[in-house]
Amino acid sequence: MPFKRPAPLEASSSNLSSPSDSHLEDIEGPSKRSKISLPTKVLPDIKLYVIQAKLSSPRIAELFTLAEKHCQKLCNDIDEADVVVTAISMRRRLERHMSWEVATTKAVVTPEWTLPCDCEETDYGSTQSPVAYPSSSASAASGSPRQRKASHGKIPPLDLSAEIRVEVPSHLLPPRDPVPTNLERLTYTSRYACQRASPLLCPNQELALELDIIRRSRALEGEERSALSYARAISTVKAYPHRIKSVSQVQRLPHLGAKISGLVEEFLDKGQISEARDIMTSERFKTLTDFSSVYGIGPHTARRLFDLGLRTFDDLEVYYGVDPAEVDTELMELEHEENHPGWKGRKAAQQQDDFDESWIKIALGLRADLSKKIPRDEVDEISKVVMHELEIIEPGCVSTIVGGYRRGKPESNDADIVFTHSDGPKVKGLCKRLVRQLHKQGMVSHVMHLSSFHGHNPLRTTHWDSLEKALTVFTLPKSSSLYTGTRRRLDLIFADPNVYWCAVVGWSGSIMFQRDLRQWANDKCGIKFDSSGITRRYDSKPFYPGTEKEVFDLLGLEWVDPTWRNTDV
Ligand code: OXD
Ligand code: MN
Ligand code: MN
Repeated sequence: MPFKRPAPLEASSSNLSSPSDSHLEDIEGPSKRSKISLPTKVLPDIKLYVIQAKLSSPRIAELFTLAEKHCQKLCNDIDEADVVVTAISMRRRLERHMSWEVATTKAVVTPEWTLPCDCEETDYGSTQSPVAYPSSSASAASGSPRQRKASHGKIPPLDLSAEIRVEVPSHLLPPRDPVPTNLERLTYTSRYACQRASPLLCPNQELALELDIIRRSRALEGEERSALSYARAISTVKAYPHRIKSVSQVQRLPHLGAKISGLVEEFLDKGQISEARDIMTSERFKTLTDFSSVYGIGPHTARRLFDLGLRTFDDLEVYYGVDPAEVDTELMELEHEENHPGWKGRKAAQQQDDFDESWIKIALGLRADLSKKIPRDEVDEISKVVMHELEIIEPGCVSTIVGGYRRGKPESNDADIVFTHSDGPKVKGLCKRLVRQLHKQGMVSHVMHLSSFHGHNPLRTTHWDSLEKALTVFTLPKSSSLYTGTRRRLDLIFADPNVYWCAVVGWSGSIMFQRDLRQWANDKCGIKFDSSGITRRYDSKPFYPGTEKEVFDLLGLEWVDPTWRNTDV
């Protein structure tokens, strides 16, 4: 539809004629603008092209006026432009106006970029120029246009991986300067793991690992209380900042009772714990460990399978009738809503071993891939790719990679990402939409579970209505430089913005840290805390922390950086 160029804001720009509705092709050529006076000391030789789509008439007029005032050339051929001004934030839309190949040779900026032009003194190289494609997640492989321009210091680099620029309130972004952990105010003598500083690797790591063998054995045998005692002892060891030389050093620390102190003593004497060594050589432990590593097989099922005489993965494949060809063609399951009988929350389902057996079959087929650890750069890449797709369907979301990655683990079992949007209602249903989008793009092949917001139900023991989750199997696209075809487990968690930071804290782990956070909140504050929110117990009043640190402040706790939350081995 033809579009009349809006009336210029200033008489001086009246020499510009009417452009077409979305391109400058119909504007009279640059010769007509030769009298525009330009601050050449600011932007020498810059040719500007304005894509008019998505811009209002007054905005276009304003841009033209500014361009007249400041730019050497407004060009009518996008191919000739150095700078392309556009309000379009999605790659696909941008590609209606220029090929992506061409875009990668230019600086593509938002209209706001032109505003500093109004100040004659401004040096473009030093302004915080709004860019259509933020540079923070620039894809090196793609050869971005702004990267090229940036080399002569005038124009910010273009990023090809993030495509949307939507204002996100700063409180939903990570703090500019990370909050330092005041280690002196954390104490390894506290009963609560959330008051201790627990590094990824501690000075007594070998001892913690030896105790963890016994813990795992207890858990596999269904001895939950005993397993918890070991987990608590391990978390105490993890936070002890000195090398243990004598048991008297640690005997009085919380959770190290007589039994475990005896094991510590044995370890200090012999460099190992005989019970742990015996466990390691037992066929039962090895088999139960293998079986329970399959997604969907919990300790109870593992024991049942062992009692049936099964010992190897081959045995399992025969038992479950796994056909690798079938796994590849398995349709994803999107209707696994919260009322699915197998879904009682991931933890509960795993404890009760009531996963749908069809998932065990799928997981077995994918075992070779899913058992491989994911390096950090691949977790980053997964997150970038997922954000890219999310921005296509819902611009302006923010996310945090959580789980072991956030605690600094060099390799993770899966990728866990928490998302939100500053406009709360937009979050509802978004998890499912994203899963569909990722499926459409061939990235998500399987969905183990998909849960959506629940209506309010006062009898629920958790704040279920504020989170949506999808537990999926994901493969990076072939276009990614890290593509190997390996399938990965990917957990997507969508939180209402009011509880975003609760979700980030909750999903950052580690397990004992979270457990003690909840315990502390309950014991000391009369507050119920979990990843889906914070409420005061006596009147159910909800609290909405605006930052991650505020979660700690609300609970009266010292801030602990995620890298100090490694309370498990
Ligand atoms: C992991 C974790 O390894 O979250 O995936 O700890
Ligand atoms: Mn994880
Ligand atoms: Mn996970």
